[in-house]
Amino acid sequence: MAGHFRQNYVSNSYPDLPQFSGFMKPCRFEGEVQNVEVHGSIPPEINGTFYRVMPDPKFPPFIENDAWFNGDGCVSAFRFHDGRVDFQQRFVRTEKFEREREANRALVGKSPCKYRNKYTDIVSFKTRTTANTNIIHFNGNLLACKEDGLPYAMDPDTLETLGLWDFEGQLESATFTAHPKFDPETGEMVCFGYEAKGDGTPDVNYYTFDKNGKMRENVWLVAPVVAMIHDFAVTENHVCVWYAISSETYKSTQVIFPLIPHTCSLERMKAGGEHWQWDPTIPCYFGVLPRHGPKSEDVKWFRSRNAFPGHVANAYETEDGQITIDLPMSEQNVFFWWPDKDGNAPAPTDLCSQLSRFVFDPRTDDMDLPEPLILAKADVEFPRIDDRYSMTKHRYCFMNVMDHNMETNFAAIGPVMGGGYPLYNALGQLDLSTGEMKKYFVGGQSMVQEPVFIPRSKAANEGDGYVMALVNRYETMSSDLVILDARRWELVAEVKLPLRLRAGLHGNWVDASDLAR
Ligand code: V55
Ligand code: FE
Repeated sequence: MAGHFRQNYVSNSYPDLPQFSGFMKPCRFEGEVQNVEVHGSIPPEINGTFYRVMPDPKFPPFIENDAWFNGDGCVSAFRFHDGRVDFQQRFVRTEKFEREREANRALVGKSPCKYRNKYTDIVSFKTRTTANTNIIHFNGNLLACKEDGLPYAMDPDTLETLGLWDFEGQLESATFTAHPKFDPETGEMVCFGYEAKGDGTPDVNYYTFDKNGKMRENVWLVAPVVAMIHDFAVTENHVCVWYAISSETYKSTQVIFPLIPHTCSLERMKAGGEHWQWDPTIPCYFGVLPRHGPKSEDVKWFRSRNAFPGHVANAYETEDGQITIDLPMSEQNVFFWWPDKDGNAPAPTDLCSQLSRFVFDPRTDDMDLPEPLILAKADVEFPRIDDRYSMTKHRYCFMNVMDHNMETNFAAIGPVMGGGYPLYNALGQLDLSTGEMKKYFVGGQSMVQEPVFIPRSKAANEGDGYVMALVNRYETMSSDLVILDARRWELVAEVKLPLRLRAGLHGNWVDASDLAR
């Protein structure tokens, strides 16, 4: 009765906030569009599927000023064959999704509900992950992932959800990163989970699967702080992890009583506080571990100046054993909606992430990393490479660029700032052998999402192929998938969806030969 009574008073509208308005209005759509309209022509060698995932809150959230990326995972597939493309989109059938569908309303959260804090929920879940961050193809399945839980497996052909995936019982960790790495030589998937023994635990689990899904490495580490580890890097011989945001006040480089911070953190969450709090006083740690056969005590926690590390482009080792890692770094807290303990956060318009290169020797006992080299003087994120060069030296990097010299009509795009979602007006191609950045401006009333690179053929040289990215068209409030020839850096085709797709996080190209089971 009470639930029924309350429902009459719950308004079914999204908050009047930038992250739920305009182009960011939740799409809430599932379906198919066969043979999507195309301008230009799709090169026939583009044969396979582009999968991407976006957070799309199926119901209006209870979280006041909810983060833009706290929506239900919704997977889009663009299937290319013979110069044509078919589109399909389905939500991941997470436990949260299914139970909220049943209830016909949001269940995560009561006011004031907090992100990634189960203690502020009105019901209890076995898992509350939204599977909204990345969609990867591994061993015949798609895995829809978010770093706070296990992935959900999906059928690549139908986007049907198969269920929560623990790798056939092999996984010990409570979490799976949204950014596993693939060894292009062996097909091995290199992974980790953090808060791997549950919320607030400093435990990090490093694990790998061979291409047939058999677990190989499986090592437990204890980190010096309990903090967000969103992405990581893998070289031929090493694995590196780093921290974005501290969730904890506990600090120690010698972990003696790891359960203390665990309790501390849970207390803050139980008191209805935030999972994440920016800590401007701690370094940005880079944990480095031998990739093959490590022991727990082999991890080294290198330190860099306090900063916000973004997504890794790639990492590799040079012959003298030095590690190179390329990633965008921001001086300030990119997740400004989770401020420091005093409530301080940067103005979103002041944020700038520059593609940076750390070069260091993993054998040294000096834990202070040298200052990184700035690879491009530009505000960038979502760097990608030709994945065949993952873990080895790469020459090209493709990314999203916000170029304030281009004629973007921000007034038409508004309300732009304050939502925290990615806003980039160009695709960039950086040639690291020359330092030259080529840009493709997506138009004065458009924003572009993360690119993927597609080699022209299996034997093509590095960077010879196509770059594909979704473009948000504000004039039509619809989405186009643009395809550039990477060599000429010119548009070859535009796939014109008859609908709007909200900002997504990550996606991947899967060649038809890899999709065939
Ligand atoms: C990110 C996204 C997440 C998350 C943590 O983009 C970090 C970074 C979509 O979820 O949980
Ligand atoms: Fe990410």
